Amino acid sequence: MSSDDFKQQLPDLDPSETRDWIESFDQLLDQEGAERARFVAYKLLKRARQRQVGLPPLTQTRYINTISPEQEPPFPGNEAIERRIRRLVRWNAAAMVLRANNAYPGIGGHLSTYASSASLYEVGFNHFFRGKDDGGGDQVYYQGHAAPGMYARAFLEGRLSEDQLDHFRRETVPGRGLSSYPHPRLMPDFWEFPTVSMGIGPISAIYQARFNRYLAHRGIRDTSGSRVWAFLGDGEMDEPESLGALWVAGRERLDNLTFVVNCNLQRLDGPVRGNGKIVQELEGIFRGAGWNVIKVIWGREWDELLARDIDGALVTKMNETVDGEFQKYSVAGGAYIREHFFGPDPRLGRLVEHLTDDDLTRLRRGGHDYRKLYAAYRAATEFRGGPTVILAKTIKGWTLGPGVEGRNITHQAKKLSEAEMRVFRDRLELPIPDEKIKDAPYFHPGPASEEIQYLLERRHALGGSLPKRIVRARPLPVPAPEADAEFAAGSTSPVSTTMVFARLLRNLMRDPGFGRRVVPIIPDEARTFGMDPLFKEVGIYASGGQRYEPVDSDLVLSYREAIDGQVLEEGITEAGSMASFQAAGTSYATHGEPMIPFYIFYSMFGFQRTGDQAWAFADARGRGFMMGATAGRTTLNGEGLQHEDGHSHLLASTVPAIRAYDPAFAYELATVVRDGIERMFSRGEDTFYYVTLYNENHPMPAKPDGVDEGIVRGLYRFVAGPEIAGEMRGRVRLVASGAILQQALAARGLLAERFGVAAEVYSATSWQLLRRDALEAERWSRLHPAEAPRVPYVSQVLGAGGGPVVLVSDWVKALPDLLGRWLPPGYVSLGTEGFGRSDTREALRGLFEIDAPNVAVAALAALAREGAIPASLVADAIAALGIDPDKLDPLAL
Ligand SMILES: Cc1ncc(C[n+]2csc(CCOP(=O)(O)OP(=O)(O)O)c2C)c(N)n1
Ligand SMILES: [Mg+2]
Repeated sequence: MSSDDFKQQLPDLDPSETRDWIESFDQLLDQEGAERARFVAYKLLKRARQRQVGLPPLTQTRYINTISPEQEPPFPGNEAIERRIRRLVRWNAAAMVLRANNAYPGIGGHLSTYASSASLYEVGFNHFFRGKDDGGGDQVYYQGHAAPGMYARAFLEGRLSEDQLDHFRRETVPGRGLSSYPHPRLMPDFWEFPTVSMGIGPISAIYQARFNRYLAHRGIRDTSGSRVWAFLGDGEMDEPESLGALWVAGRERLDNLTFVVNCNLQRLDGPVRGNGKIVQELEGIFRGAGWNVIKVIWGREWDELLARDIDGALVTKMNETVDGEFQKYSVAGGAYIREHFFGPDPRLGRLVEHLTDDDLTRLRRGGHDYRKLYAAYRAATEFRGGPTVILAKTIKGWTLGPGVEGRNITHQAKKLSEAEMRVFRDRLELPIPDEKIKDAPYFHPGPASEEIQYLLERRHALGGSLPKRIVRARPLPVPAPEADAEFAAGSTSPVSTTMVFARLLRNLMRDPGFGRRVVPIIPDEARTFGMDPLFKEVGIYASGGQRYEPVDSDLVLSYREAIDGQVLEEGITEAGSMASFQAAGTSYATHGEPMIPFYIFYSMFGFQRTGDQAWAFADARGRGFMMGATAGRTTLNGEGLQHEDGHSHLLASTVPAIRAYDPAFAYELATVVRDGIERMFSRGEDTFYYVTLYNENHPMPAKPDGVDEGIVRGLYRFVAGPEIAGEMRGRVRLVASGAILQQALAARGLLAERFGVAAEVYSATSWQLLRRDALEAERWSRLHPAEAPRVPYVSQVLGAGGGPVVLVSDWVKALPDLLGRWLPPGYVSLGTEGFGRSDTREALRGLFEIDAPNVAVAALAALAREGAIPASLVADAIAALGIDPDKLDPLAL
């Protein structure tokens, strides 16, 4: 409740005035009936809302336009020309899909999404969306399936050629094809934000708008000239990500954000809410989350009918008709509409007596009425104090003809018959001759035509063409050596890589060069990771500052919120954090301001929970660091099955843009982070990092000489085999990563002291990069058979000779197995397949067979298989080390 709401509870200052109002209302009700009383009450409430009196909103209003005709501003453009432009875009968008499917049946594409939303986009392009030619500009999230419309417009602008349109969905030749949907990875000069995985667009847009504010509040960039627009499907609103962050926009009062939901009442299979009303449902949800809601339901043809609806019968019918029925009206024809919509109530019948059946089919929906849309967009951009959603009712497949329009099959329609094409052409009034129709030719009126001149002039006035992605290179200086020099020295006192990271991050944030560009993103786990000192030092971002005295204000490290706070403390939302990560990680392009996000989270809740957003981040060419803390199936021990992560590295390895590291020591971590900063922010590579952090304390060794390259490439020898006192029985190589490297080191000791085996220990900082390198080498060699084959890095380091190889980590065996075919035969991998569970680290490592005794036994077994030692020695070792050979297999449930 706001303070305004409380005021209503105050004593009445003028009871007689209040009584007057109530008596007038009673009179109205008694004399003119409930219908009229309701009408006036609604009008008053609406007025109060418009005047921003601060009444709590009705969650749902009547099923009519929010903006009444008398409130509509005059339309500033040339309506006739803009109509012709819309027709040109519509035609070419359809032609592109039709031609693609004629030439390559099954290549796919969508006709009906854009057909229903053409006006929604065109009013934006001609009057609202600000381009980025002078920097800044708006951020527009286009609905993925409407992409053909954006290409068609770019074609009219002369930005895309016919040849490019003819390569819609033919992308194997770089630079030639057009992506199916918005994919900046594939069209880096065109698309900015991936949207087609439904739900990711809306949540990204919300956090984008918030991040724009963050940049401004922190004095990094004035973003007041940028508005975020998100074009969404009504079916898409079912995704939890679509609705789950609405409250963020409401709470943060993001009046730099506009959602436009294309309510064509249909999704892929059929109606979105056949038995209900999606517009009404969404209105309630958005209003409840603090949004300004503008419904654009009816086109101007209804204004006159509504004006004559003095007894409210029409509005009642509108309120009561379910979406399934409205869909039926969109295909059934005028007679049906007259009988079923206007027919049952004679008052309604009389209302449309003067209209023919054809007229009834031409009663447009609001989302196809340009003037209504203009009024809504204008109101949205002028509204202050909160985000706005425009709920625009449309018909799916509009103008594509009776076979497609409003039908349940419409989403997947990719073809039109010649006859349907002719009808479509006639409806768009385009001068395309009959004999050419079957080829679905593109139609361009020529650059000098009035339409193209107008369109270009409008875009010029608004700051340049869109969609467009611009990267203005701005390399950052690398961090000063002081930021991470201390980690090369090592430490004898036991610390964890998480603690090291917390310190490294603080050092980086203090770096004068780019410290202010670091964006720590934390979903409510800063204390777990030892990062709470940041709260006091750099503050938590809070757009309204801190309006209370924190409970711990007497402590040195208190909870400090500030309008220029640097930490994005997201609360418990990994999806929201990923959306922030994307906004920050693409800021170098979106705003020409490189920002360095470090998103620190429970590693189990990263790729597993929000993997699709990681994929979108990669698509968006995001740059930054995902820090998977509390990593390792056994290193995070007490939390059990749903917390203990032994597989995120495997999931991360599937994202092509990621460089995934599992460092064991402070100096490795520092080297990886420095390499990442250089690679992404100095050299401008569109890659990002996944780095896992552990919470097990152990001494950190000093950095040996000459290991940088190995750390970055993914493997180096950490320590040579020891001298063996007494009989030397063999040599092995132990390869380990992360916290489990400690177990490999302990196994090295066991093997030397008790079994006469000399073990070298290697640190595998990146299993994933070793595989990538090996794949590249293998592929090159396959395609260049006459030349000397390239030897993968992993095979160079772990070549033949030197003894069997045992690989071990806190991750599933599948991870080191990624390297299998480039390793010496007989290698053994140990890992953590199976469900985690709660116990001590020692017990868990015994269970998963990755502790020092199990590593030692694996090494001995490998030697025995090579015939270097007798099998009986292995059996003796198993007994001597207390391993039960018939123990539970953690993979067995
Ligand atoms: C996460 C996700 N699930 C499923 C799909 C497949 N899909 C593509 S479009 C579509 C229906 C879209 O309906 P709506 O959001 O109403 O958009 P419209 O085309 O009607 O404007 C579906 C299910 C997807 N793209 N993303
Ligand atoms: Mg829809």
